[in-house]
Amino acid sequence: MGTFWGPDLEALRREDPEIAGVLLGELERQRSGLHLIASENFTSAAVLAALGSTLTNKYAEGYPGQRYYRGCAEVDRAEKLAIERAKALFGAEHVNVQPHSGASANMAAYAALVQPGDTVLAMDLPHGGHLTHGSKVNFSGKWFRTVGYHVRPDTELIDYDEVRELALAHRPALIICGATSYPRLLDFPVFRDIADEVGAYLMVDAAHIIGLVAGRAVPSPVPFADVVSCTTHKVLRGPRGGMLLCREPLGARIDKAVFPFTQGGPMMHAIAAKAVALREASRPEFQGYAHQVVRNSQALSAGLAAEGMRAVAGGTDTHLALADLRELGVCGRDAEDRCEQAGITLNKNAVPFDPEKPTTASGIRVGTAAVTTQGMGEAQMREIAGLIATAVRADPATAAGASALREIAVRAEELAQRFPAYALGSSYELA
Ligand code: DSN
Repeated sequence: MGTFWGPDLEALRREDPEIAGVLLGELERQRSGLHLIASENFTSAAVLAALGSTLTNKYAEGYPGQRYYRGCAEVDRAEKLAIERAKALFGAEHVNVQPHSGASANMAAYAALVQPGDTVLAMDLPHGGHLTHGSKVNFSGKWFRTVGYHVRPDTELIDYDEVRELALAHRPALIICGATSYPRLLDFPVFRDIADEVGAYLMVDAAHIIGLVAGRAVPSPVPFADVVSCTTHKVLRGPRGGMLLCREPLGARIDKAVFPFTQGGPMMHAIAAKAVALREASRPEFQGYAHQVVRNSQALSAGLAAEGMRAVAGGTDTHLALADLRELGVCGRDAEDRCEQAGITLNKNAVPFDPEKPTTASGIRVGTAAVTTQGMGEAQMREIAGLIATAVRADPATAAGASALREIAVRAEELAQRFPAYALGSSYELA
């Protein structure tokens, strides 16, 4: 990776040493540990440069060529580039790059496709869905009648027979496919058939996989979905943000649903950074990266399974894997705590049909987008699986456990520093 973009740090240090300290502390944290949160990655220096730019100063409500304010010539160029690059990369007929996040993109997609009170069929949260797919604590579960589908108990793969039965029984206006903790490929043609059978729109929430789609490492949902929603900061390696891709007849509805219905002024610095990331993702090297992400996640999942942490759904086809810890007698929450003490960041996660409550959980979720950006390969994944296994078994309440966790933290830092996340310029020395 390139040198971390530097000039403004000096200005920040002079003006606000406390926040400068936060930036440096976070940079140090990102450089010194192993980061396996499946939705995180390290952006390039170019993406960071676009984000930390004067484009944040510009109001540009509306769309290129049709803004509510003057002075938008430059930001129009940025937004047009982002749109054209996304269209070319994903073969999409229409793209909206303004959603502030994946949840905002999903809210706009609902607004474009359905009316409050309509029925929506989506994956149940404990089986891998997302809050915006019908959770009662989210707008989606409050304003829509949501029905959840599940994975099969025997294979832990989506039960497509159940999806069809529920669709026929409830006649949803919208079917959502896409997940936050489902490690296998989604069968987009089957979802399309079911949606057509009941006259529903099909939306694919591709937040997790869109970077793998860009890198041609998994099949694309674009030819099958009416709308694809996604984030730009996961495997895609762009800034934090969202994006919507759709078929042309829905383009105007999607645009109106984003602005003015659910959002105001777009974040032009983030849109410019999305354009940069989309350009980076269209290079052949990105395909090599995306395929390596998947090989790494398969190696990590197999390594964890060899240590007694069963691979949910029998393994993974994507950037993430779910491991069931019940055989080790350690819950996901304790595993997450112990790994954090050992310099490894990952998250607890419910496994399908989990008897534990979500705050305890029986599993962990790991993802390989960030470590692969650092240049790690399968050999390092096997090493990391060993570190996780030792950490999960180490009870910090005992002297031996606490000492084991300290030892792993040293090894995790050594490994991270062999593959630095960001090369540092001289101004980035910690004060
Ligand atoms: N929070 C994201 C994830 O970690 O999967 C999804 O919103």
